[in-house]
Amino acid sequence: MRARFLLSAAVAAGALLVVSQPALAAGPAIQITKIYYDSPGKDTRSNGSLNAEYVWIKNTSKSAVSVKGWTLADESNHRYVFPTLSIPAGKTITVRTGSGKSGTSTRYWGSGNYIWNNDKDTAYLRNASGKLVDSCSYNSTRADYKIC
Ligand SMILES: [Ca+2]
Ligand SMILES: [Ca+2]
Repeated sequence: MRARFLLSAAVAAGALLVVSQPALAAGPAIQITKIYYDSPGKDTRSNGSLNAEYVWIKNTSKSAVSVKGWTLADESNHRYVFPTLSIPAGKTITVRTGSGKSGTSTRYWGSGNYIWNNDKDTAYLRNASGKLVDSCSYNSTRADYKIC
């Protein structure tokens, strides 16, 4: 009986936690807003072509958010790990596939091959604890990019 009571108490506590959460706003504060997955022209794997493949990540909140240790990954688990970086309120950063000099608004994955498949794939954005923050899927060879 005691175990049963504890279980009930736990369930009740869980219910309270759910109730006490604020109403869900329009998605997460940090969002994947675009994936340009089929680099224009022939996919030659030149650095320019690799860098024409990119993902936009936007901070839709009213305060800066640190993305240190966050990861951006595809379905094959190719991963980009964010260094110490803060996305200012309302700003978008671009993560390009190839190599380059990363700054506050453009990050370079440093990959020698394409990350985002031309037919279908999913971008997963996870925080430093590995918790999924946002994801965006696409499944079309007719388009070159996806607005998420
Ligand atoms: Ca192409
Ligand atoms: Ca992929």
